[in-house]
Amino acid sequence: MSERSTAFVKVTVLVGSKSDLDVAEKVRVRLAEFSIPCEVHVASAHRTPEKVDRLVQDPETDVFIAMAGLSAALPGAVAARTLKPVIGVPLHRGLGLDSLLSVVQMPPGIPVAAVGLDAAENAALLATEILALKYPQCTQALERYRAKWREEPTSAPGSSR
Ligand code: RP5
Repeated sequence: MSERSTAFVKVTVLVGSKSDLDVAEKVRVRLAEFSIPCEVHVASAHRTPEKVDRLVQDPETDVFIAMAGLSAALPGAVAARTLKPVIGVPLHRGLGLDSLLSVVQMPPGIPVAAVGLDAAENAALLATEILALKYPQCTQALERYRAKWREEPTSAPGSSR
């Protein structure tokens, strides 16, 4: 397995609106605790599709996390433009069910790995699990996290969504 430092890894988080940045920040903090670099960008599938196009072309990104509320087209729009893994986080901004179904119900051929509503913690953990296939440091970070979580689920780092 590669011994490359996680400094070479990058997770890029796209959010549909500035109003979504609070959830993205939880992802960034969790990844920072694992020493995984993370960039966060506001880019809407509807309002700024050209920006989405540009960000998705970033050759340094290993995993994308895309989050949006309401009709939540962003995770699917990102997935349609890349062969890299895309984790979709539906945000509870309207009914909840609206964004959840938009992210989960992707048509065959363009998968999005959907987590639960506002589930920043699971999105960060899933991204780390994907990276762990290549970077042993990520496996070690996950092992430490899981051991702590087993001991004390309610006080594990980032045990909230
Ligand atoms: C979605 O619409 C965004 O992801 C956000 O969650 C929601 C509301 O956006 P704003 O009106 O706050 O920009 O596209």
